[in-house]
Amino acid sequence: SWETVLKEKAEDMIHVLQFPYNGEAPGERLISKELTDNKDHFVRNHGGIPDIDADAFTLDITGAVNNPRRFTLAELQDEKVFPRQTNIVTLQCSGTRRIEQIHEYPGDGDELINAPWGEGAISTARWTGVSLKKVIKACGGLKDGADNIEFFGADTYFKKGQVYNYVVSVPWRKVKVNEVLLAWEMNGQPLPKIHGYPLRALVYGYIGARSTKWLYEVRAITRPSAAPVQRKEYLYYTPQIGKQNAKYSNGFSIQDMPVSSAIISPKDMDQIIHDGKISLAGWAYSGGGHWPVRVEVSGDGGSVWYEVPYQNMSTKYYHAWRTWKMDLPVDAEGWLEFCVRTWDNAMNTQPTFVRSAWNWDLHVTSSAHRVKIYSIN
Ligand code: MTE
Ligand code: MO
Repeated sequence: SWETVLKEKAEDMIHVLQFPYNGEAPGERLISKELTDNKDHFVRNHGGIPDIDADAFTLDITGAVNNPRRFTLAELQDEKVFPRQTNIVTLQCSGTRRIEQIHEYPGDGDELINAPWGEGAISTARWTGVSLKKVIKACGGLKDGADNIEFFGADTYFKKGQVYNYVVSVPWRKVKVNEVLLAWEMNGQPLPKIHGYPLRALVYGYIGARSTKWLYEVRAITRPSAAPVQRKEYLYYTPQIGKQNAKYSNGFSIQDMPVSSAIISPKDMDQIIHDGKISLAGWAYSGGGHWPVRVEVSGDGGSVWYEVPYQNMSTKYYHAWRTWKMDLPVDAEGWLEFCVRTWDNAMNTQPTFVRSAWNWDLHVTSSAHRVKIYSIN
């Protein structure tokens, strides 16, 4: 509810949607630290914010495991049974930078839940919990044929007149490499209510949508979840698909996030008085187990690129973004288009233009990020 937003989030949060609550922190503060303060971490909700009593809380492990079991929070937190795992992980919503796609062509805009995000639906925290793999092992492991894990969130939301729980799934191979955490701590604090208190899933390098908050059940299944969030949302369509011909079957389900980046300062339409150099700053990220190795910026819309000095990039963590800054040499006066692109360790880089990867559901805006500035030298 709104009181939780006011209590747990920064006062100057940009409220992208009020209900369901979606918010991002002002960009300059977001990139001022490698680790985002809890109050500045973006929030993406599909419905309400459940009120869960941690003492009465239980997590059920069900479905195709050999010994289905119920755990209390204290049992999951018992270090004699389960080793704790802490990782610095970036969570990114596939809606990040959606506003650029909306400006290119409006897409599935009648869906209120497609929030018009800027560059801030991405944040980084130090998360602590237990690897889901260990919990499933404690349940005797998977039965033959089980290869997906379904998550149930306690919140409810409405879509097209129906009420749903938040349910999604991830493939077992992601769990097997200890990249799915059942987390109860965020930057050394108990999870804030708005981020899934008392327990959430955290799926490293995947689209944020799989990181189920207010988790109360984990079920081993033999194919991806049939629930609407898994089957009908987070689909990537080709540019020929629109309102008349969009069918869930002609989109593919997004899991790994691609390499992407953003210029946070200067801001679009800034006028800058300078003496031959303009300071740029932003973030760079790659999902799917990759990380940014080089950031490049351009002062002329992408003809000539300059490398951001490596020492101007923040620490490399395998599952996190890197913030960066750069003094770009600029002689020209007048309107200029600045842009940024990142290369990851697998030599992937970003599409050139928003229209290079526009899609009806307006997901994953990962093209080179552009801002227009007015230069006075
Ligand atoms: N889990 C539940 N139960 N309900 C939700 O609406 N939203 C998902 C995911 N987990 C969601 C959820 C989406 S789309 C994203 S991007 C992340 O949570 C955002 O996590 P955050 O709000 O902690 O930043
Ligand atoms: Mo999301």
